[in-house]
Amino acid sequence: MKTPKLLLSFLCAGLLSAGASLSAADKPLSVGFSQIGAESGWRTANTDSIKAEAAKRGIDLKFADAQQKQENQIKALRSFIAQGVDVIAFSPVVETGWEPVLKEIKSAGIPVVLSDRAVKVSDPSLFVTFIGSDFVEEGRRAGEWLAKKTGGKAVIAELVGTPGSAPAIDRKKGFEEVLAKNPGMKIVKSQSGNFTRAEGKQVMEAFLKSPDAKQITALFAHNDDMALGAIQAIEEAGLKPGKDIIIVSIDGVKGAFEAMAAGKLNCTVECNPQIGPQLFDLIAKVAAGQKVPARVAVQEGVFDETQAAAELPNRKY
Ligand code: GYE
Repeated sequence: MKTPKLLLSFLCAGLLSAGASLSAADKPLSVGFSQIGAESGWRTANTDSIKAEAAKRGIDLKFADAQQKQENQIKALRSFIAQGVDVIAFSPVVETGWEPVLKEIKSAGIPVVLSDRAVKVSDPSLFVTFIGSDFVEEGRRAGEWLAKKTGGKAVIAELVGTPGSAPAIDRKKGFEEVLAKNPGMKIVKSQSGNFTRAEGKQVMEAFLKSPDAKQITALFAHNDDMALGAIQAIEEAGLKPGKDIIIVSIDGVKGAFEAMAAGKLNCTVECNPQIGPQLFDLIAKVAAGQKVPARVAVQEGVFDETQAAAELPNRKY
């Protein structure tokens, strides 16, 4: 018996659509991720979290390390467009200068997810969502801790993060909000150590060599790596870090907990780098065309030296 024509076309359509959905489901999601670099313990932990989560989910991850240079990030983003990835995610080294490349990505129809750091753009449709910490709040927490510890009296040296980066701008802002309420606290030195241990050490050495170095009673470092570098500089200058100079920094990496347990660092404000799971939840939703919030926060706390020994075994980064 002849198969009726209509039934045949139904069968074919069924087979075709089954085939199409099979191959779509088989093809792993491809994601281009442009990372800033490997400047700090925080960044290394962040990269590990992103790579591990992508591997766990079977994502085809194209990962590029920009060695802290915006031009390298822009090149990587363009190569992701050329490769036709499904979603582009990146952690922008600085806040400005992204509009042209973001427009190119938008014209290519690829959604963008910002990870860790924000950008300043006039058109909010240039990215879908941003997952990251509240850096202003972290700066406030560091300032509030220091105000409490010193009774609101401190002559402060500040090691600033990468110039123009969201965490450097926002952490300074939050910290200075607290200073504005505490007239006995003032910043007398402030310079960038680019979020690295080596530059944190160099800049602290220069601070300590200046004629008015003796008045410094506290150090605010925008990240732990710079604080750890500064601790070395302080020791080499014959002073006791954590005692002669009270030190507060941000991130909460293992090295900071070790330094606190040794009495050389006084406080670290947590900034959680393990955003891989939350990031890929977002990416999966964005790829599936689902609605996501424009801003997703990462959870974190504040730890001081009295908690260091108990918390140390729990630290994964
Ligand atoms: O605090 C610092 C890193 O953007 C939150 O970048 C991140 C910062 C982090 O180099 O250690």
